[in-house]
Amino acid sequence: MLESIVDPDCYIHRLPEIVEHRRQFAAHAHVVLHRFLAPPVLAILRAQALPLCEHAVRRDFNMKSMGNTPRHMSTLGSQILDKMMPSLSGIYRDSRLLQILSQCVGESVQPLPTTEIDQYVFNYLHQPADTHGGHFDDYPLSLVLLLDVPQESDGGYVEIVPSASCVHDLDTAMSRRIVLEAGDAYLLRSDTTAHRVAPLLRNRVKRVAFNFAYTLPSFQPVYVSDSAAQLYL
Ligand SMILES: O=C(O)CCC(=O)C(=O)O
Ligand SMILES: [Fe+2]
Repeated sequence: MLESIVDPDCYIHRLPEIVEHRRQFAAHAHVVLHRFLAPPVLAILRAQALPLCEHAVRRDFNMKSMGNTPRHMSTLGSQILDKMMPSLSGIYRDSRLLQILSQCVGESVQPLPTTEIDQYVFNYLHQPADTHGGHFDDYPLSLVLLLDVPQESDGGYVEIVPSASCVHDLDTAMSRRIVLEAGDAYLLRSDTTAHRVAPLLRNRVKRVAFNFAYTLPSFQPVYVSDSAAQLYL
């Protein structure tokens, strides 16, 4: 059973990289962890994701509480993932992973209570025009692990606006694109950064990702939306 996704030989443990990641995160509200998933770990996660893709629940609606932005995607929340992939809870809580994230943020990163349905979620985009529209998360940090990613020209890239005033800031020149590859991860300050996954543009392309949500000792929720329940229950 896979117990950890942290590769002990990963560049991420080296001091200059830690310093650079922390600088990136502080300056840009996100840091991309290129090739965070070592090839054997990526292969295991992909194999374990196959049944998840089959069972993921189709969601097609506009999220009222997030400016009516579209959701066209298939998802699974923590409750079902606990049954289908029992190793995930330990992977999410792995102390080595929490240590890396804490080093990036400069604060002690903590898992959410086990009662939260969006501790870890599975997001699967697989039809033309599938998109995870603009939103803010209820928790301050989001670590997204990419198992499959389309080429940039096929859509499915991430767009963000740090310290945004509303989700529609994503439709302005402030929006920044994050282009990723399978095996990459990114850590996002996700409560104050408007973010979305751009629509898929072609048949037979897919984007498969886990999102791990975390919190910080200093975090005080300002506004808890109904969006997790709509997407993951
Ligand atoms: O899949 C992504 O890159 C982002 C996922 C996300 O924003 C979320 O699950 O809240
Ligand atoms: Fe999000």
